[in-house]
Amino acid sequence: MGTFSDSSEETLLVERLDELTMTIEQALINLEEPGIRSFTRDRFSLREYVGNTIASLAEAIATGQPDPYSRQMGWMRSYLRGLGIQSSAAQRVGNTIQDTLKQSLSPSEVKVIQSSFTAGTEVFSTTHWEQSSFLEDDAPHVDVARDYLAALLRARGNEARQVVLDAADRGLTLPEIYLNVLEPVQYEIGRLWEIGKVGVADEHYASGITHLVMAQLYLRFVSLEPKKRTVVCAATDDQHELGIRMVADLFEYDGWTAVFLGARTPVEDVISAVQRYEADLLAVSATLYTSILRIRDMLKRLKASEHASIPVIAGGFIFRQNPSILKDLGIVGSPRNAEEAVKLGNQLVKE
Ligand code: B12
Repeated sequence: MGTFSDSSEETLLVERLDELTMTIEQALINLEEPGIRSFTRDRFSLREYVGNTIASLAEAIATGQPDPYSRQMGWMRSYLRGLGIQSSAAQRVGNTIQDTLKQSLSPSEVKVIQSSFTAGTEVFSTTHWEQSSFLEDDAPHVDVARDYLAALLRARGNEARQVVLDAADRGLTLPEIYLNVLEPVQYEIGRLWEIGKVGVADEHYASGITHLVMAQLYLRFVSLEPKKRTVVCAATDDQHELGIRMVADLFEYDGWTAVFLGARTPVEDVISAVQRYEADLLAVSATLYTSILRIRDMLKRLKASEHASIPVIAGGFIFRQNPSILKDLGIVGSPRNAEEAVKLGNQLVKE
């Protein structure tokens, strides 16, 4: 991937990309492709989609890897397919975005993002790849997970809660329930949404019940004599909270105090929470590629504060997809799941 010798040039390019958002939107609306009208006529979604695509390019520039952009293209291909839009039409959407940018940027700017474009185009030439189910036959406690999912998809919240509470009565531990039941079911719902098999309402309903189940389990399992402290939060503007909530709960299950700030906490407030709650560790979650720049900014400001020495761990869906995405940023580690997060926390902070 091409890079700039000067970071102000990088900032300028990212600003230029932002300015081009409306031009791209218009180019997509003008596309003479009846197949994609279901996508372009919903202006709010189109704006969000173009914004996310531009953000993914900015992430690619910041990290020096084409991966954020090519994954965004892969996601788009799969999402459009869920709307009944063929891959060839989806490819035209991708090409239109790239052509519009090429026409509007200078050759040296295009050079920096060319490898992202190449990787993004390759997504369309591979035979269709679809994420397989997260509830494979050999997954631990898959029967419980399947029963839970089935009840959620029938909007039987009480039944779903009972499935999990019965499993707890049979001796499943909190980490087992979180990592083998709730996490894969949430992923599966995301997969079904991406391929158009369930709608946003199904996802919102399921996530609401999962929150409730977690709160019920928390009261049952969590220890009351905490010793070490961690502040946990999602990257600002990343609204995915369930994963970091699991991280918080499993820290508490292990005897820590976890100060859960959730999503949308401004960076300055995260830093002052670290001070106010005398945290020994900061754990940050990121689900979307657009969160990488936010975490980068948070770490920069943290390093410039009086809490520069606090260890920071990061995790979440994007790190599972690409563990190398945040290298060189001063993060001590990005464990794969909430249980591993606690293990690393215990190695980093001794009593
Ligand atoms: C529920 C959900 C939402 C809910 C979140 C509600 C809530 N209160 O949390 C809402 C509706 C807000 C939402 C919105 C969006 N979502 Co969403 N969402 C999901 C879904 C279905 C489940 C997320 C979840 O609960 N996962 C379960 C938890 C337990 O898993 P986890 O977060 O990975 O956490 C585990 C580990 O990663 C780790 N971990 C997590 N944090 C940390 C931190 C540390 C320090 C460590 C060490 C470890 C760690 O521990 C956890 C337990 O092991 C996912 C599907 C998926 N694959 O995740 C899509 C998904 C993440 N969403 C997606 C999208 C596209 C969006 C939207 C852009 C959609 C839109 N157009 O509006 C918006 C973005 C809004 C925003 N600005 O954040 C895509 C992302 C694609 C991508 N890679 O970019 C996904 C993957 C769906 C899909 N398959 O397409 N979403």
